[in-house]
Amino acid sequence: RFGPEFAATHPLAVGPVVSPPHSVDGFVKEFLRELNFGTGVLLSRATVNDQYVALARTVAHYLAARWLEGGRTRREAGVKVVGYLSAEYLLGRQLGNALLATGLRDIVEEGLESCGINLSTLRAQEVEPGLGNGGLGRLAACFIDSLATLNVPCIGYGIRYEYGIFRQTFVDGRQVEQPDAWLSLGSPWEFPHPEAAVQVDFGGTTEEYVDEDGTPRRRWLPSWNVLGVPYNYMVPGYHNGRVNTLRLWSAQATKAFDLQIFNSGDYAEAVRAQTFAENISKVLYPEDSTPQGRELRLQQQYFFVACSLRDFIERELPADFDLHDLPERIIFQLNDTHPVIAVPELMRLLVDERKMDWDEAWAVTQKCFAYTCHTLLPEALEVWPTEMLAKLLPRHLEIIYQINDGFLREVREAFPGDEMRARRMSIVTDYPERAVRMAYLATVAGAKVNGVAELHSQLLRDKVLPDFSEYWPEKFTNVTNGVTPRRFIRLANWNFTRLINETIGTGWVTDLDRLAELEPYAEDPEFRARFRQVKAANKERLAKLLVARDGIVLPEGHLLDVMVKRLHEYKRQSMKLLHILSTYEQIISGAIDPATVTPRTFVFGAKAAPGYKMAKETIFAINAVAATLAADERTNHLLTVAFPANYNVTLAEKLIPAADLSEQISLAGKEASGTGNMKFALNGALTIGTDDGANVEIRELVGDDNFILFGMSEPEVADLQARGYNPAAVYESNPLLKRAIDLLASGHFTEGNRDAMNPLVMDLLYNDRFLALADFQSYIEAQAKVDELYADPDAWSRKAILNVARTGFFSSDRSMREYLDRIWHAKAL
Ligand code: CR6
Repeated sequence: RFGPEFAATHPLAVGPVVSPPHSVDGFVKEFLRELNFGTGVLLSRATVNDQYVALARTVAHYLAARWLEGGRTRREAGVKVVGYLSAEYLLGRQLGNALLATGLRDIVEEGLESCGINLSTLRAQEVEPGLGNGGLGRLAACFIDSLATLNVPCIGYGIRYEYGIFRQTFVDGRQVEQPDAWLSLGSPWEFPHPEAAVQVDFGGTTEEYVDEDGTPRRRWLPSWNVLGVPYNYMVPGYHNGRVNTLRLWSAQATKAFDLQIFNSGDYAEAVRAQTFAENISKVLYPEDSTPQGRELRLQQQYFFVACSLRDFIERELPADFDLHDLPERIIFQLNDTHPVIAVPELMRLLVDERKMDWDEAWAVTQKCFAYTCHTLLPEALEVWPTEMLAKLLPRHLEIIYQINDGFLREVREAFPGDEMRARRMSIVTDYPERAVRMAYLATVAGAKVNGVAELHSQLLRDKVLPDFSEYWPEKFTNVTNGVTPRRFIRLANWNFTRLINETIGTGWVTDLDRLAELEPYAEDPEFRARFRQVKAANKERLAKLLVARDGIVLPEGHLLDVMVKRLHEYKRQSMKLLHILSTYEQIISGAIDPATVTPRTFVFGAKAAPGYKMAKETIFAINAVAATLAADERTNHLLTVAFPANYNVTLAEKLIPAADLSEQISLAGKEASGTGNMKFALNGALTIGTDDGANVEIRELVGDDNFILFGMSEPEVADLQARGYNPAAVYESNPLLKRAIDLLASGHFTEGNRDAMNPLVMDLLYNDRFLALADFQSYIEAQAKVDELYADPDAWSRKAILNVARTGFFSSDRSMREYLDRIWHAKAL
């Protein structure tokens, strides 16, 4: 129907799709058309939100032209696609990135100006989609940005949560969570496709039956279902014309309500089924690293992978495609264990629905998946009780058992008589309850398993999955995380971008190793002075924002010391607090001369999982210290603590470029990688950090002289824990530490109320699971070194510039190239 004849008479309808013109005039026409006919308002009556929505839709038109063409050429070429399966995408605001990708910024600014509209006012109107918790979700967003920029076909699959990560507020210094209604003012960046909804089944039973060929088979008889409605988002590459797709699924009831019950007057009951179904994509679980094993979470996981697999197989491949060749067309990357239920789902599709032979289906499945592990915390490795699986996904449980049987048969053959090993490696465990270890399932099914930094991958092999790495050494690999230079340098740090561009040109934006060309300029006093001007300007910009956003006043001329990341005991925000307390205590007790203190502002940004008690106590303590220090005339010109609420990507983009010092102080062996650490180094902050996660690689690259290392190494930690660790003894033996903790416990920060700090103080003294007291001395010595270095601005900026010049490695473009070469074996178009 859309053949050559049609094309001859309807060229516009067939394409290629034409973008609106890249001119001020063309843009203004398109914008006003969108405002009038898309939003349905006149410019004279348009609110800021109307204007923002119309602008976003207009910019989306420019991208859509490329997007539609790119999708067509990709399907026609029949190339291999990366299917990134992730329960989280922490995207950040879209407008700035879309303007950057299209090169429309100046045109839009001028065009809006001519309509009497200020671009930055509209930018501020955008609510970021917070569909992730922290590093893992942000990493997914960086990766899809890089794949688009590398011109690699990728579909990101995930969940369109109606409410993303909660909005954090403080009430009397304590965290109070508010729902994140990010969709409430409209969502101009998405393209919903209700007509392409996919059915997802749950519950019920399984049965044996005999098919037409007389073969006995098993099948699933589900008891309820929901619809998954796809919402497409565009993922633009940087100046290369490629636009990939992020497809997020929203759950909808198959039956909106029961009219009979409704008519009988029981309205709540009439919509009960709908509410139940739609709860599946209602809200993001707010736990970072330590998932809650609740049934709704398993529903979310199965929901989005079932939609995604079906979507790819039925809509992206030709109807007659032979699924034996599936590995030539897709590699599904499992972003942590959250999407691992996709493994038995693919087996079910192939074996039950497509009647493929089990062994053939397993061979296909093992080539279609690869698994990234993002943790070392045992409590973060997801485990699903078989009871829950039996109730929700009975056929999948059977398939998992069958996979496990086959796998253990292999293990017993390879290690005859070693029954303990077979038990250790079993995907299904019996203790403390019968449950499926999702990380094991992913390892058995995945073609490759990777950690996210060198140290992490090594510990993953040696400590988390040792039997598996012994059995399949070649399956294990490392890909160190990275971050996108587009968002985190080019967009977030325009002042620095301008300086870099003037010095080495613009090529670094897509080839971050070229930052190395800055290295000689570290020795140039004029460049260093300009670098300091950039920092000062960024601090000023931050100060303006914090006053308006939070009523926080940043003092001028302070060293800006920043610790932003989720609140977690292993990350040790409380150790940072002890350093502040110790400095403060030494000043007020007269132990040190205030004139010798380097004025510092300590910035925290951190959300605590709503159910994480100790994390919330730490937030309370930081806020209490911040308030007391602000009011203390003896010290407030020297020490300030700023804790803006609701740290998110938007705030990160302002904070990171302003920082002098980056705090990366997790207990060695606990932080899988960290990615904030990379963003700070690339924006010219020095790191004070432990030998943990990607800090190790940052230090190796920038050199010991340009990194402030402290604390125990991972083997030393393991050793201390084996010997037995007694935090109270450390407290007793270190007078500085003792005075800091005593001050915290004294009621000084809580109007005399000693009980208020008790939970935190008691935990530090008698538990201290992450050895904050053990590393305290080393930490404050390292901080003294920071003060000393900062006293020489020229020497400090030299080190900061070397940090930038030597960390180009941490571009997510490089991470993506490594995945492409070693894991995905997919290519650019
Ligand atoms: N919490 C790691 O803890 C890592 C990111 C991305 C984390 C963090 O060190 O940088 O993943 N892990 O790889 C999980 O979420 C399980 C994180 O963000």
